[in-house]
Amino acid sequence: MENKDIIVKNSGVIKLQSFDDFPDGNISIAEGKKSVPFEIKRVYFINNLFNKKSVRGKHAHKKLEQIIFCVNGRFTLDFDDGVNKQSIVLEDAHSGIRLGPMLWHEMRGFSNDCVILVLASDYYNEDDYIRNYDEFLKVVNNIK
Ligand code: T46
Repeated sequence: MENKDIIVKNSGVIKLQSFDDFPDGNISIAEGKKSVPFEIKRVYFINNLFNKKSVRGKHAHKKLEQIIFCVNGRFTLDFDDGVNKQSIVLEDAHSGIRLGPMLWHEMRGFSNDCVILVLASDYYNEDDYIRNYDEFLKVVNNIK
């Protein structure tokens, strides 16, 4: 996955430095304000994604910056800036996708072994979420 593959706004590919110690494992490093272009205030992970029909996300953030990684297995990320929409399969543990402000995003198609890791620029704040798609379109169109 390369930066040129991303057509939605406020996004991009973040590649972490990674060392392959095969057969003894890999190590990948994320550093705030270095490979990750913001100070990391929160880290969360999502696992036990056994429901094949599960769709997570379904929101946009007003201000939050995040980088989303699939550190094990795979899933499909659908994201949408209000004009452009695209879908990407995440399966490369050290390549993350920037989820900048005002990007509607959904995660689906999880493999049983999928583990999602997210680095976020701020603490959890429900007021930063837009969880209604029509409201998202209204806000994004007022910004333009
Ligand atoms: C995002 C995508 C990629 C907290 O209390 N603190 C937290 O830091 C987070 C992330 C969640 N929660 C609570 C809020 C809900 O009651 O955990 C519950 C599940 O959260 P949500 O339904 O928002 O989970 P996802 O997977 O739909 O979205 C999450 C993040 O919330 C969101 O910011 O961009 O992952």
